[in-house]
Amino acid sequence: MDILKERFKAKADAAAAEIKDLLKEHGNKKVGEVTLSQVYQGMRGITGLVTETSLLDAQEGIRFRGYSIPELQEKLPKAKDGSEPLPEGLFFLMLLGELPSEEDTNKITSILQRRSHVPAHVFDAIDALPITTHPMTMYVVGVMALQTESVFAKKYAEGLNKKDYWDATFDDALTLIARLPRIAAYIYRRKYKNSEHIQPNGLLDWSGNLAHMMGFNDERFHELMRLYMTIHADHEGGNVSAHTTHLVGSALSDSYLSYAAGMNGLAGPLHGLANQEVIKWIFEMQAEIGSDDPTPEQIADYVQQTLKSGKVVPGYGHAVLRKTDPRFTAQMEFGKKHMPDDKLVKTVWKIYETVPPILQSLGKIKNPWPNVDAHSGALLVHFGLKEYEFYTVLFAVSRALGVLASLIWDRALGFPLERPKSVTTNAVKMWLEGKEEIWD
Ligand code: CMX
Repeated sequence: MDILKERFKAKADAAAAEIKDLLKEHGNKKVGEVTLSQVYQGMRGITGLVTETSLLDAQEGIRFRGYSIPELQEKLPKAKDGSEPLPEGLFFLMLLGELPSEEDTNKITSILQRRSHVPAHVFDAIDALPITTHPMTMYVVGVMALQTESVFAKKYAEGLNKKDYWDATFDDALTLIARLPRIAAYIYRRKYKNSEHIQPNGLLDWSGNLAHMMGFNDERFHELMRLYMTIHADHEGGNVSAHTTHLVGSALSDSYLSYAAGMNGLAGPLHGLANQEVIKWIFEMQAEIGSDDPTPEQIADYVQQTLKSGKVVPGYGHAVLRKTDPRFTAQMEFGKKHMPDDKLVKTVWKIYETVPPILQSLGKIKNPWPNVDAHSGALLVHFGLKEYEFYTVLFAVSRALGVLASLIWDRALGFPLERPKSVTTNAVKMWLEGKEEIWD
């Protein structure tokens, strides 16, 4: 861990010096203009954040430190006999900005293994909730209960020098990431498997262990988890879960508080919860049609029915992307390789052919193409993971890698409290009438 910290610190010091110079020379440069529509409509397209770990291109999709998903699949170290990337390697890449060797990746795996013990009171807190509680609520409660372990909170209370914020955040982030698979698997076994829990296996990688503790021993499922944990890890800084983690973190809330806040955002149906909504929607369609193999015409009718009842088609559309999400494509490739004849997976592909032209014909949807959530559930169902309310927990475990790597960077670069300006509609009206200047 100390070597990893030293390597990080050297990078962070160099980056901080570079940013200081950059701001000294160019700090007054204008980066764009903001329209009134943007102010009212979710701040779309306003560049107002720096997130080092990944960058989203509307046409190409996500790049992690410059690498696309297919490139990561090729270049990141794999598990023994595996062909999907180990997410530990992606974490290293996001944290240090350089591709990890096999040794670097194994080092992260062993750090996470050593820190993975979850204190009993976390399970007690989860057990105190009714069994009917949504798994995401259980998950966030588990993370909040784990906050008792925050090194940052403890050291801050004792009087921590600003220069050392990053160090305590580094410790918290790695401990939290290490413990999330155990918390997630505990929730799964508690809610769906009669509380018959499975102990971690100290020889497995981070995602393999998650699969194992959930009770899935098919090596293809372990591979799916590695791919899943890699592609869901980060999507630059403005999405709800990343932005919330960053925002709450800017108040110097520790990694546990900041991450839990972000995951409450991920639990919204327009964000991460869409993965459960997709499968729920497909199951409801199958029930209504009376077939598990709907025709394109039946799918088209069902889509129209969904739209007529004022609902969104889950898994389609995106606030930034304007093409098929490469995270969807990566999962489609996985499906073609491992389960090309699965009826549900094939239904997802039929939906992919049917939905975009319908959404496009409405004329108002900026992106009619599928996002990551349109595909993930069908692959999970194939392996018997049918309890779709659990899906967003898997997304949350993965998202920890990106948002916590970013939080460490936020601390190392000394990013300040985030505090944009807001206005009232009355003030806007006064401004439009030339009576008040509100933008200064
Ligand atoms: N089905 C029906 N209507 C849709 C739609 C969809 N899949 N996607 C967008 N629209 C609608 C919007 O609701 C909006 O309607 P109104 O003008 O009547 O309010 C209009 O089209 C314009 O929206 P947009 O600018 O294209 O999209 P936004 O940036 O506002 O929203 C998103 C993006 C993802 C919230 C939206 O596409 C959506 O609701 N999709 C379905 C939910 C989903 O899959 N979310 C997961 C996203 C990925 C993730 O974060 O995990």
